[in-house]
Amino acid sequence: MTVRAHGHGAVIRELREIRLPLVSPFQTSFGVQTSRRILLVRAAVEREGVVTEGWGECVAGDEPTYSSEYVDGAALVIREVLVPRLHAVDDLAASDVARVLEPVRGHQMAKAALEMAVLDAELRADGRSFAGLLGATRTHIPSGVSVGIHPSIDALLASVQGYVDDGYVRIKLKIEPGLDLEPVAAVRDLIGPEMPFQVDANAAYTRHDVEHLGRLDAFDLLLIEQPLPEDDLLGHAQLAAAIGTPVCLDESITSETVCADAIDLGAAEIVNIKPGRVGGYLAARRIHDLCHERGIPVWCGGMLETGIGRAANAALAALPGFTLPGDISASRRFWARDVVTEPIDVVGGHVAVPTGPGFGVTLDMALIEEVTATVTPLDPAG
Ligand code: NPQ
Ligand code: MG
Repeated sequence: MTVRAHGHGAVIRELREIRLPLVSPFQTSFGVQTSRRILLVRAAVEREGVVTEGWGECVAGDEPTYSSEYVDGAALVIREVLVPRLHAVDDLAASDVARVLEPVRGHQMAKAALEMAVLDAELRADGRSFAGLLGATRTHIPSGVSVGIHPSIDALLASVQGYVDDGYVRIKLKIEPGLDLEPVAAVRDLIGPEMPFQVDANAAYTRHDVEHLGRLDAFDLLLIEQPLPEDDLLGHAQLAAAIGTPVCLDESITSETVCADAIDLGAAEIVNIKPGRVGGYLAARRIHDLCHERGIPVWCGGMLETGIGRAANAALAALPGFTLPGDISASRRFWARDVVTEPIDVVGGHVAVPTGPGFGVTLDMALIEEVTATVTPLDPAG
C-alpha cells in the first residue's frame, strides 16, 4: 500500500460507519432519534516519506428526513462515485475537492466529509490549526443548546432548567404544529425575559400558517428557523414580511447562490450555516463572508456531530460574522462517550476553539473500534 503514486496529494483511505447511542431521545418535527449512525472518512497525505492521517465526519442522518441525504446513500456515493473521482486527480489538495466533485449533483454532506478529512490531514502535516486556516478571530465562542420536542410541558421545563444550569447562553426549542405556542410560552416564562430564546420548525409549517406563526411575536424570540419547506423561498419572504420574529433559514440554504438569492428575496433575515449542508467548510466560509458583507447575522448549526465535527464547527463559529450563539453544545449533551480524547466542554457558557494541528482533536481509536459497524478500505491501489 503506497500513497506515493499521488505525489504529495491526499488519498482517501477508509470509510467507516460507527453507531453511537444518544444520552436521551432527540425529537424533531421529522422524527425521534435515540442513537445515531455516523460515517467517518480517513484520509492521508505523505510529506517526505512521512504519512499523516486526517478524519472527516459525514452529518447525514439515518433517514432522508432532515434533507434528502442519508447514511446509506452517502456511503454509496462516497465509495462508488466521489472517491474514484478524487483518486483520479494527481496531487489532490483540500482546496481542490469541491471543484473536482462539482460535476456530481447534490450530495453536499458526502462531499463535505471528504473535504474535511483531506483538510485535517493537510493541516496536521503542516502543523497548522483549522482555526488559523479559516481566519478565526476568537478563542472562545458562546454556546447554545437545541432542545427537542418533549412528551409533556413538565418534562420540557425540567430539561430546559438543566441546560440553563449547565450554563448555556441560548435556548433553541424544536416546534411543530400543535406543539408551539404553549411550550414556547412555558419556556419563556421559566427562563425569563432576558435569556436569548429561538425556535426551529424543521419545515413543519405551510404558507397557510402565517397568521398562527405571527402569534409567536409575543415571546420576543431571537428568530424562527426554517418554518416552511426547503424549496419555499418565496413563502419565507412573505412570512418574514408579515411577522415580527426574524426568519432564519437552515434547510433551504444549500449553496452560496441560494443564500444570496434568499437574502435578496427577503427570505433570510438570519442564516444558520452548516458546513455539511453546503458541501464543506470552505463553502461555509464563503457563505459567512457573503452574509457578513450584506449585514446578515449568521450562526453555526449542529447535526449531532461527534467531537470531530464539533471541533471543526467551533473553529468556523470563531469567524467574525458569527454574531449569534450557535448549536455547538457540550459533547455530553448528546453522547455518554465521544470518539475524541478531548470532548467539547461548556465552561461559563462558552466553548474553547481548538488550537492544535488540524481540527485539534485526537481520536480514541479503541472506542472507535468498539462502536464500528463497518469499515471499507478505499486506497487507490485497491
Ligand atoms: C437542525 N439540529 O438545526 C438540526 C436538526 C437535526 C441540533 O437541532 C440525526 C442527524 C439527527 C441530523 C436531528 C439540531 C438529527 C439531525 C436533528 C439534524 O435543524
Ligand atoms: Mg434547523
